[in-house]
Order: sequence, then structure tokens, then C-alpha cells
Amino acid sequence: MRTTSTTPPARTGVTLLGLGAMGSALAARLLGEGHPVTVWNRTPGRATALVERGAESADAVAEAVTARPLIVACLLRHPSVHETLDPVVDGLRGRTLVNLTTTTPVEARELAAWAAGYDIAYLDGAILAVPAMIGTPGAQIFYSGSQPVYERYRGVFDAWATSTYDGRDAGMASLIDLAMLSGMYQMFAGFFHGAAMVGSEGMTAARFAARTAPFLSAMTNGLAAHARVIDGGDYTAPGQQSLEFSDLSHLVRASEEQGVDPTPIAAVQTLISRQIGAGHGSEGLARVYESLRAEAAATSGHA
Ligand code: FVH
Repeated sequence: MRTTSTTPPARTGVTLLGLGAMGSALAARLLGEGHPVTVWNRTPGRATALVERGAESADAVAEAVTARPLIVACLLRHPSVHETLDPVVDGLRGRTLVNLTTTTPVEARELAAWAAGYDIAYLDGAILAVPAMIGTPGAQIFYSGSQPVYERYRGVFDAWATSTYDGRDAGMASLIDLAMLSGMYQMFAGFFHGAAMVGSEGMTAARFAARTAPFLSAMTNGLAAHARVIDGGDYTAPGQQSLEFSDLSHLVRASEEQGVDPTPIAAVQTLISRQIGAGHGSEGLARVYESLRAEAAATSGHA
């Protein structure tokens, strides 16, 4: 098969920095797919099983970053990336860094700018999977930043998960990831609150989960309709549940009457009350979105 200069070799050599639960899973998957892999971890002793499967273990991070053309960081948070790479940045010049460490969008953009200053091709990534899912169709990894890097190393990325490229803004993958996780954890908080409410009368969380899971799953069918209203900006359009109808003070009261902390549902009621108080009671529930954007814009300049 004729290869072009942009076609990576059949099996790309990869350096994996960070052999925690996720980094180890990423390295193991690449080994299983026949990629040459060099691994490094701050605390020695985490590479044994991977070396037995054929990985090269680098004692020093300076050795690790010069061992392969593609360097993947799977550390802990933003500071750990700089702590690891700042001392060896000269070895990274002209190479490619894919950062799968969880960072905020602003931190991802900072790393992209830092990389550009040292002629390092940079792609940020956000993993939506637990380690055991790596290599299975259910795993997702979002990428943003250098599109040439994304296209050049798709063979590596697709070995790990279903890959999505979210554009040249290096912060976008992280933003989408954290926004989705925000919805997930608020759903979990709602479940924990509901379980506490029924638990106050002796219903087990398991029985409540069996009742509420199908309901919550069905309610996600309404997200697209809310999205159409938000994107269209017309909260007066017919067919919406009004904010007044959505007043949740009775849910807050019921929680308190059961002796259950109403914090999760009280937060939603606060958002609804804010819109009603501003005179939008007859408009659709989705107008809560405008409160959330207004608050953010007031403090971070994203008007
Ligand atoms: N595990 C998961 O389910 C989630 C799924 C979604 C994405 N996350 C993110 O992946 C990054 C790594 O997560 P992890 O599960 O591998 O985390 P740990 O098992 O705690 O391993 C952390 C590794 O990072 C190294 N490390 C921490 N601080 C530093 C530092 N200052 N300098 C250098 N390395 C550092 C740590 O090394 P050591 O403690 O063994 O010496 C581990 O290799 C993470 O961003 C998740 O949010 C996983």
C-alpha cells in the first residue's frame, strides 16, 4: 500500500506518562493492539505488568518524552502536567503531546498556548469512560486542538474508544466533557435526594431506583425540545410548560416535611423563582437557561 508522508506507520510508537488506573488501561490497550509503548510513572513500580507485556519502562521522564514521537499524558490535574513536563520541555520540541489529564477548558487552552511556545503539537482530550471500558465501543474520548494531530493519530485514538473531534479550540473537549458530567452528577444528586425522601418512610434505594430509572430515562426524550426552544430563543412559543406551572415549592415543602434536606430541589426552585420574579412566569421552563448564562456572563465576561 503506498503511504504518504502524512500516513503514520501501521503501529505508532507511543509514550504514556502516568500509570494510574486510566493510564495503565490506555497503555495496556495499545500493547494489545501491537503499538510500541514506552511508559513512565512518577512513583516507580507501576510498570511491571506492562513491561511483561512488552512495554519499555523509562526511569526518567526526560527519557520517556524523547523515546517516541507521540507523548500521551494521563496524570491527575493541570498542575501535575506542568510539574512533569516543564523540566523536560526542550525534549518535547517538535514532538506531539496529547493531554488526556482532566483539566478545565481554561487550563487546556493554557497548555495549548504553552505547547505552541515550544513548537509542540498539542491535542487535548477528555475521557468519558472508566478504565475497564477502554477498548470497548461504550468508551468515548473527545479531542480538541490540532486537527492534523487528531487525523494523524486516529489509529491510536480509535484503539482506545469512540473518538470525536470538537474543533481547534483546545478547551472544547474539556468543556463538553465537564458539561455532560455536570448534568450526570446533578441527576445523581436528584436520585440521592429522592431516595432520601422515600427512605424516610422505609422504601429502599433499590426499590426507588427500579421505579425512577425508567422515568428519568424517558424524561431525557424532552431534552431535544428544550434545546430547540433555547436555540430559537422564543420562550413564549406554545406547547411549553410554563415557569409558573413549574413552581416547585411543594417539592421543597414535601422534602422538609419528611425531614430531608431539600438542597438539590431548592436549587432548581431558586432558578425558577428568579425567572418568575423577573416577570417571565408565563414563559417556558427552559428560560432558566437565561438565568444561568446571565450569571456566568456577569462574572466571567462570556456575554
Ligand atoms: N479513572 C476514571 O474512571 C476517570 C475516567 C475519566 C477520566 N479520568 C481522568 O484520567 C486521569 C487519570 O486518572 P486515573 O484514574 O488514572 O488516576 P490515578 O489512578 O489517581 O492516577 C493518577 C496518575 O497521575 C500521577 N500523578 C498525580 N500527581 C502527579 C504529579 N504531581 N506529577 C506526576 N504525576 C502525578 C500519578 O502518579 P503516582 O501517584 O503513581 O506517582 C498517577 O500515575 C485523571 O485526570 C482523571 O481525572 C479518569
